Amino acid sequence: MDTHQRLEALIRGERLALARAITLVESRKAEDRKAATELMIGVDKHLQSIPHQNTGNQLPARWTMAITGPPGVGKSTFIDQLGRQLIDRGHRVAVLAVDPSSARSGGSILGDKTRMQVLSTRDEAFIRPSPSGVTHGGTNSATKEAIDLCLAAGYDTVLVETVGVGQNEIAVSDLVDWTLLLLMGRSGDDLQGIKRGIVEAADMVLVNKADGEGYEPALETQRYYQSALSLFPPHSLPGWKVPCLAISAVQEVGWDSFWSAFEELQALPRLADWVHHKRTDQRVFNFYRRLNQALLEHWSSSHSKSAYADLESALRSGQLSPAQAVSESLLAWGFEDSGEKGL
Ligand SMILES: Nc1nc2c(ncn2[C@@H]2O[C@H](COP(=O)(O)OP(=O)(O)OP(=O)(O)O)[C@@H](O)[C@H]2O)c(=O)[nH]1
Ligand SMILES: [Mg+2]
Repeated sequence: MDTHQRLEALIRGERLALARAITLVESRKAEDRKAATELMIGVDKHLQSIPHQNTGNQLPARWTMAITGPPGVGKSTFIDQLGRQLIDRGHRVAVLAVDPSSARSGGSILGDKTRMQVLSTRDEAFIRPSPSGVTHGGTNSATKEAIDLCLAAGYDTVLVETVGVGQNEIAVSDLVDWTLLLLMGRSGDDLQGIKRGIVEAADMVLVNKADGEGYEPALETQRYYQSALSLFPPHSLPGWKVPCLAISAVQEVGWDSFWSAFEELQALPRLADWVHHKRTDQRVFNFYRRLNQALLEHWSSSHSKSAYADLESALRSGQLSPAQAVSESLLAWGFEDSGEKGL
């Protein structure tokens, strides 16, 4: 299949074409890289050609959202419920589960599909667990490409599930329009090991499992975060105050407030502008990210492992400083040594 056929099938919304395209962009094989690049050029052209319909008080025609939070907090269950409600509101929903813990549990595909039991049976939904190649950021190097492929295939809402535990987790918010942080109720006011940066990167915070015995602890945690959030710097979208709501992914608790918050968001006069700027910045960010990746790949394919080993042992023994090692690497690469600062 050539690029043109791949792109046509993708844009027609063929599920198999989408699944294969994601596999292609995730592939590390040299021959696939070329085909993937060609495909992504076509996908970008296609996405750029779709007019922005975000006039008036509504979310943009296409909306991408990260659902992030500690392991076991209920992300998949929440997405199952949210996805169902989005479909009922006329959306087509793609879910990318970039989830290291599903890799840990072994049967990631089954694992996450069973937790998204309802969604996985709906024609309007596409679910893609992708446990392989997960970087420390919880996203894998092809997450952005996979998001764009889903959009090109006609899914107007793309939800990315990722575990938010490390500092690098902030990275996922650079790939999407909106970041939703899911927490759960705990007695006491500990931060659940959540770093401040992760909370700062959230556009909305939900305290899940606000049902049964979890109800009171959820409210307590909600109050705690509400007051913590009020001390944060203002959100970059004028008029938006990051809400913290208690919710249950399995019961009818908190969903009215959740949808009201979205209505409030949609009514903000600067929303369309804000999204536009964010996406424009992300295009530039994505260029640097890909360039970094390409340079590293190029470096490791064109240099033997032993060259690395030599550099590493020289670093370990103190013979070379990290700055010297960078200079030597650049020289070996054919760049003039302009000093580390030059790059
Ligand atoms: N009581 C209650 N249980 C919930 C709720 N949401 C999820 N659970 C349960 O919590 C457990 C973990 O839910 P998941 O949806 O798999 O959580 P997750 O955050 O996706 O987990 P990982 O992907 O492993 O990080 C499951 O047993 C769910 O049934 C909720 O709102 N209330
Ligand atoms: Mg999950």
